[in-house]
Amino acid sequence: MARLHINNDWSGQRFPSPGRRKPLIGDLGVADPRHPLLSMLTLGANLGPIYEMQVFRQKFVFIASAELTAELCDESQFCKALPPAIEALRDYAGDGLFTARNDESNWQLAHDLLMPAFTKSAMRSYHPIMLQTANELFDYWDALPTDPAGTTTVDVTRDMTKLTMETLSRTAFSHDFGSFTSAEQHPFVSAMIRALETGRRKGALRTAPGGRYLTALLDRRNAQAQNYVDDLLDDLIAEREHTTDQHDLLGIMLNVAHPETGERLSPLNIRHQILTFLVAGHETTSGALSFALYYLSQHPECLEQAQREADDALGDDPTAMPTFEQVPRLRYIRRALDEALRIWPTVPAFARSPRSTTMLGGRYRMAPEDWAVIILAQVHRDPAVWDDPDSYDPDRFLPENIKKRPAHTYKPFGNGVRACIGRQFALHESVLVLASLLHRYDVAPDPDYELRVDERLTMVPKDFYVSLTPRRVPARLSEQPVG
Ligand code: MNH
Repeated sequence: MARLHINNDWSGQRFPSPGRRKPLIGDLGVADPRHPLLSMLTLGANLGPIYEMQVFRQKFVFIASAELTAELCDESQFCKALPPAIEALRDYAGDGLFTARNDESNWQLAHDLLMPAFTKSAMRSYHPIMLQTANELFDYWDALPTDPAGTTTVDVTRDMTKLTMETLSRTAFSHDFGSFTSAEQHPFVSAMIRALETGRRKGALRTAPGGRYLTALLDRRNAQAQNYVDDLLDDLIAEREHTTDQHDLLGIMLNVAHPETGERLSPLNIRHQILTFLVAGHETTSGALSFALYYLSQHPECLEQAQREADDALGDDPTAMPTFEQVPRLRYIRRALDEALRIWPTVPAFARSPRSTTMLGGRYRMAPEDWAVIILAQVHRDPAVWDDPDSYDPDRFLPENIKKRPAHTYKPFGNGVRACIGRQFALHESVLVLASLLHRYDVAPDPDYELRVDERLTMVPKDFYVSLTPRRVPARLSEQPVG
């Protein structure tokens, strides 16, 4: 009898797997389907550097060690892979940058056209928009009710998501979502999360018995959210139909031809890219900011050092904001952010395949159709590389300490040509926002809060609040005689 066909079979090799495997449904009962990647952190905890799970006819292979990750990040031998959850997103994001296959021509075209908009120097034009948007967030906070001491409590993840959503839409599409005029999240955010979660579930169901019926059911339930997202994308493009003078991302996509080939992006591909940027560009950064603020609020000595750095750079006026040139000099704040992304990489995983059949780790036969999912939170806590890996210590990212670690052991932005195009954007925005925030407010944690992590499209802290107290202009400044 022919062996049942298994997707991602790895030549029939078996790796350790959590729990006892049941016939037919495989390991489905083991992982929490609403938190597939978070559950890997507990399920995969003692399974070694490589482990597997099987759900129906789909096998997933996971990587937990820094050593195997470093090997998979060798671009000459390995490349990005699209596991089912990412493949399913292609229903929405098609051949947009994130979900494109390596050999799809629109990937190279969009990459070449858009790269110039993501260089370090390109950040100069986004800087004032980032400042303006952060200021609107601060104004929104300042207008909230306070206790007699002037302290107010804010929902960090919700408000950081508003901020990053607004920054992204203003810089990329010159579109204002009005995020700070309502307490609620913009309906686009929930519609989009809903549409994309449907995609993820569909990905998991495709190999199930009756899978086609189940995915059609999910599509029907999701139709309203999907239509809403589609209409919004149409509006974004329609707003711009007759303008050629705006040089944001959308302007480049609508008006610029490839310098060598003269090719342009198609209208459908532009829709895919807009959705891609809206999704990839905001929750990821919002989570990074929220985790950084969480760890700073829990580590008074780190918070003090970060605040001192902001004060030294920005001076006596608590409402002062950093200049473009100051942002990369805020080294401690950057380290605080890097360390938060180590413990909680907000994009929790990425997948790799070999370019030709090879022996991974010298031991595991891996063919081009096989792929492995790198579980970043496990890799970033591999005790072979990180001392006391669960503790928060920004100084791990001092240059001399980075030099001591092997290459490719810290990968929050992915790897190689398919690494994050928005890395500079995310880092510039995050450092700028953290510095301005810490300069403007004293931050106090809720002493009873224990970190809970929500797995949405990305990882974010759940129900995380801090208390903010506006800092005053120091007396010596306000008492200075004028003139
Ligand atoms: Mn981003 C790819 C993490 C911010 C746009 N991003 C990736 C990958 C990771 C990642 C990891 C690689 C995934 C893979 O190999 O399958 N991104 C992040 C993190 C942050 C982030 C942790 C914030 C912190 N990303 C941003 C921002 C933007 C953006 C901001 C846009 C403004 N990211 C992308 C795009 C890709 C990507 C586009 C796909 C790039 C490509 O394949 O060409």
